[in-house]
Amino acid sequence: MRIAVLGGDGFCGWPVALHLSRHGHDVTVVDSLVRRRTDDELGVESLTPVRPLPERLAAWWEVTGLVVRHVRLDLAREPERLAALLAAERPEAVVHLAEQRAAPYSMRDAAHKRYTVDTNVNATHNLLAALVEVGLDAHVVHLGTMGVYGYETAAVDLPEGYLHVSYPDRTGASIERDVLYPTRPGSVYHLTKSLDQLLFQFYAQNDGLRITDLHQGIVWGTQTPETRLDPRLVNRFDYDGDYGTVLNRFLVQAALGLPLTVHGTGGQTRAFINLEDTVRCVRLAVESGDAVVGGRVRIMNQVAETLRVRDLAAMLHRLLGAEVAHVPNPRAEAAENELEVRTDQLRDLGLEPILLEERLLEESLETARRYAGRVDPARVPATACWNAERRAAAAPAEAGR
Ligand code: USQ
Repeated sequence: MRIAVLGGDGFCGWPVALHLSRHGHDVTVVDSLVRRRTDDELGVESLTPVRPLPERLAAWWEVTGLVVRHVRLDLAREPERLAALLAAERPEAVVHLAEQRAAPYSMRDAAHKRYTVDTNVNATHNLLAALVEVGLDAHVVHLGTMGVYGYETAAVDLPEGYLHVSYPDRTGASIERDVLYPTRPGSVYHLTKSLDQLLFQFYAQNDGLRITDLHQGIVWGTQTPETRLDPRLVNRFDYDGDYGTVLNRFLVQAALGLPLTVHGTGGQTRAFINLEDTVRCVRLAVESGDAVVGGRVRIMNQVAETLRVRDLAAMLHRLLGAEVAHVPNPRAEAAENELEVRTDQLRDLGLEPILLEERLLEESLETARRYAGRVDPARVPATACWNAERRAAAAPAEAGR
């Protein structure tokens, strides 16, 4: 299949591009390389030494004999070039990961909120509008997030995108409908993924676009069988307070002998998935595109298991003797929540997820230890704060400075 991977230089995008290529697909990476510039802005580097994209692609060809092309393009800001590219290449599937993906980064200040909304909403909308303009029936597979559901405890196993509701009409007869599950985003980043859902619903209904939205949990792990083939193919590994996700941050902290920064009580329950399963799920979604029809977006929960943050920390304490520090939570989120998630669709397609207990020490920790010398400890603390109580408490001190 001809596949365009939008955002194919990023943490999930790069291993997705290689995995699809290795499975016989003809892959073009479309990426503005902005993630590398964001590192410069934040004064941080991936824990792993990530090579420039041309070198990565040359190494892929050298090692496998497979060609992956790159088109440098900013989806959110170059809609005409995007439409021209789609018209020329006519991909059969478009994997869309070209969005600003960090919640803390999106909450740093008003400029970062605007940047995240401008980038994410325009990228998605420009893609959908271009597909209609070009008249291209490409299956769109979007990497969304579990965070659109929010983290309120609900006494249900979270359904896959839709809530079945029934309510009485004027005569008292029952109306049955599937509606998008009500969103409750916890950051501007998660808000943009909620807005994406409405864009998808509109274009599926109005223009018959075929769309799969993957509601993915927090990714852990760094490498996949493809990125392990050569050191030049290594994937990025973020540990900083903006882009580092919780378990990868804890692993780096453990490797450096730093205390694990558990936010608040650590009672937050979240959904997790290993990176190897991420790439497999995206391929399963792409390859099952014939089952997706216009009119209704296929939404699948891309999750292996749910775990509580403090249990993750306790596991690392048990296995590695890591010290646990409960720090004031910089985020506005429920201190404790329950979370159970339905994942029937990807399991029916063949997903047999890797669980944390099985694999934790093998790869991620080894990566964290091997590159521990590259860590800048000053970049480990989370600095973006959107917890109203903490901001109010900090305000007098800041004003006095
Ligand atoms: N947390 C800590 N200590 C830390 C970092 C995080 O206790 O040092 C806590 C947070 O307060 C939060 C939980 O761990 O309760 C998860 O935080 P995270 O940074 O690992 O994940 P999140 O901000 O939700 O975002 C990440 C990805 C995002 C993806 C999302 C999936 O950056 O792209 O969409 O995971 S989900 O969380 O399911 O929405």
